[in-house]
Amino acid sequence: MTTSEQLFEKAKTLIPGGVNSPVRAFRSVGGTPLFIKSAKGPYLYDEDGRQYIELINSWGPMILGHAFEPVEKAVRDAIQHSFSFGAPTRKEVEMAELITNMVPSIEQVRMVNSGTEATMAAIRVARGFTNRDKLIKFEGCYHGHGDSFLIAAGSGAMTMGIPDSPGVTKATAADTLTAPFNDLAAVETLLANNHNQVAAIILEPVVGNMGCVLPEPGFLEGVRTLCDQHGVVLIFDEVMTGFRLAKGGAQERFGIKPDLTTLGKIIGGGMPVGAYGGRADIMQLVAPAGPVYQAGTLSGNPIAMSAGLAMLHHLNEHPEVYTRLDAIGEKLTTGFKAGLQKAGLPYTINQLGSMFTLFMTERPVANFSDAKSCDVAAFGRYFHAMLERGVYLAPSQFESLFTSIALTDDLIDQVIQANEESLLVMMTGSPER
Ligand code: HOZ
Repeated sequence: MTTSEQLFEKAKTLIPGGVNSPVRAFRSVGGTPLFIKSAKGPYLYDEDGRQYIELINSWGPMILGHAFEPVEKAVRDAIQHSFSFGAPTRKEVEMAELITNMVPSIEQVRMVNSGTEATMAAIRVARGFTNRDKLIKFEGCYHGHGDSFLIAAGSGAMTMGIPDSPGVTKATAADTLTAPFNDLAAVETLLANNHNQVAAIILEPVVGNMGCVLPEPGFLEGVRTLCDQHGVVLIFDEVMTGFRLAKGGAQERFGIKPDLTTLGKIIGGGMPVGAYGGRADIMQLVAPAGPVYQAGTLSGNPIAMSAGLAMLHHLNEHPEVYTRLDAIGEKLTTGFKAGLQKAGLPYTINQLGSMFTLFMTERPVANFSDAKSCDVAAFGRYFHAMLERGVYLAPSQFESLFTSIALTDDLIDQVIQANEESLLVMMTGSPER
């Protein structure tokens, strides 16, 4: 038995499903999750001493690679001054200033502890602002595990086959309306049928949680226009895309200004952080400036702020990071496409910058039902073949992959080679695990 196997056996007796977040359990790909001991640059190391090239990067935040020196140093410096005060700090002001400079649609921002907290608070303030109850979300988009979002949810909920979670009250579910991603006509119909009742439309401008799905030309613009016409607050969930697709996130890349933006793990450089922010007239409703309540002892935690500030300062001062991230994404997916062609597989690859997914389906993937047409058993075989070759992918077909700038051209070539071999193994139908 490997050390990971031993740890997993014990974990299952102590933690539901043996993990603290469902996708990690490897349920949809089979086998035993790897228990990770450490990571540096482009590599992960498991408890059995094996090294893997990283294509998850903590689901996004490790844009600069693991344990990036300036971030590590900032954390080391910060811990000498204690770990939490539950009182305001200079670093929170610096963080707010940096975020509002890098993402111009954010005029005011409130720090929280995770993307889930950020989205929950963002819809509350949107409801407070509009005096309306309903919310439109898109099938397959995932906005954390707040009750309102566990309707047609992506990510782990989609992977586990539970997009509509038990435990969400009928009343909450009734306030959440859903539309297929990229379907503007469906949004228009929902708005017409729920006249003056919709507080907010929330979406991932580039979806990472049903695999990587891109907005079709005109879709984001159309949603923006509909929100303006109907007095609806537009919320971009940039937990995965913020500071990754561009300095100013997907909204900079597509030139669309949302009313509110939610941010997550990336702004903590991997530490547990989230934030929501946007138009000052909306954010001024948040307590104590206004009556919409939201609070937290660990919000703006000094260690998390220090890590996040070090990473965001680096991104702000080094625009070449984004050129490199785009080049890495292009090179990898060009190599993956060549591998598919060689294997005679007409599968689909979606990519934007450093986010991409190889979907095991012949269909173009533009929404939840396209993504669901994937051959998940084939993905499981492919996943394990890649792992055998030292490449660590997201253990689900329905997640985006994320690269870091630590991925050198040599490593990219290794990943491309592993992909080619793994596609062949996948086709033989025998899992290597
Ligand atoms: N739901 C997360 C990605 N979309 C996975 C979180 C984790 O397992 O860490």
